[in-house]
Parts: sequence; C-alpha cells; structure tokens
Amino acid sequence: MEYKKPLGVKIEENGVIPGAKKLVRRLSDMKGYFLDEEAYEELLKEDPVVYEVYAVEQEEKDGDLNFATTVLYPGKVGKEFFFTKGHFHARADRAEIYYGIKGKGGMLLQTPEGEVEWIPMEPGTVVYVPPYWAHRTVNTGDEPFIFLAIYPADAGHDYGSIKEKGFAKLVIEEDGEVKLVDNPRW
Ligand code: S6P
Ligand code: ZN
Repeated sequence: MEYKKPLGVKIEENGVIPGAKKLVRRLSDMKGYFLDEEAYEELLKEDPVVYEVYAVEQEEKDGDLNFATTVLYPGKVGKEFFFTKGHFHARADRAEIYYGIKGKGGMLLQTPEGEVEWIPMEPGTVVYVPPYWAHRTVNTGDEPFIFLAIYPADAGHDYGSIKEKGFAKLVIEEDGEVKLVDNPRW
C-alpha cells in the first residue's frame, strides 16, 4: 500500500495558503451575474478582482478531501454586494463545510427547486452545506471576507443553472442596511 503524505499548512493573515493553486476572478469573468448591467459596465472600466481562491486539491477520488480559502473583496455592483459565482456540485449529493476566518458576509444556499436560505458568517462561523444545495458567498462588509471550504475531492463544480438565472434572492444594501430581496430575473 502506498500512502499519501499528510500535510499541515498555515493560512496566512491575508487568506493565502502557501503552495496552493491560485484562481483569480475579476469582474470581467462575471458578465451576466449582477442585476444592474449599467453599474456593471461602469465598474468594468476598473475591472476589479472580485475574489481569489487558493485551493489544495487531490485527485477526484471518492473519500478524499480538498480544501480552499476564498478571499472575497468588498464592493458592490449597483446595490448588490460582491459575491462568488455560486455552484451546485457536479456530484450534486456532495456536502461541504465552510469556516469563517475574517471579515463579514454570508452564504446564500438554494435547492434545485429554488428554496433559499441565508446564513450570516463572521470569523468562527461554521456552515454546513448539505447535499444538493447550491451555494454562493457574499461580502456584506468593508474588508476582505475570508473563509475556508472543505469539500469531497470528487465533488466538482456545476456553474450552469446559477450562471443562467442566479439565485432567487439578491443580497443588496439599501438605506445602509443589508437586505435580501427577490431576484426579478428568477
Ligand atoms: C468549492 C467551494 C469554494 C468555492 C469558492 C469560489 O466547492 O465551494 O472553494 O469554489 O468559494 O466560488 P465559486 O462559486 O466561484 O466556485
Ligand atoms: Zn462547493
């Protein structure tokens, strides 16, 4: 039997996992995701980084685990707070755990039928993402929102239906408050 080597790694203050694979999502990678298209086009002139992911991933095998930090920057497109694209798992029955490290935000979760849940997150919050729920994180604060995700190595990502319709709820700022409102495009 060949055993894999165990690994211990310290997450840096800024959310970086040394040696991890880095993925950068800029606003230009998220065309069609935000409701306010005018505000999107305007901000596109700067094309800010919306989030970075630092992932330590294994071969896609049953039983193994991946982990990744996400650094989700503060910002808004119109009234809508910056968010991650959001996805179902390609193997839809795979669950996931998130752990809040820094900053303030929350997770939108949604079933294929469109039932939505909002879970606020701060440092120390653990979120259990059950099988079959799509999940998207949202930064509702004014500093980077950093969290760790731990997920089955064979979970994969299915971005398709979220890319088309989004989530049934939008997370917006109105009158200085964080509000969940119906997504008119849903
Ligand atoms: C993977 C896990 C996270 C996200 C990351 C970016 O299952 O849920 O690591 O991949 O937060 O979000 P997204 O929706 O662009 O993959
Ligand atoms: Zn996931």
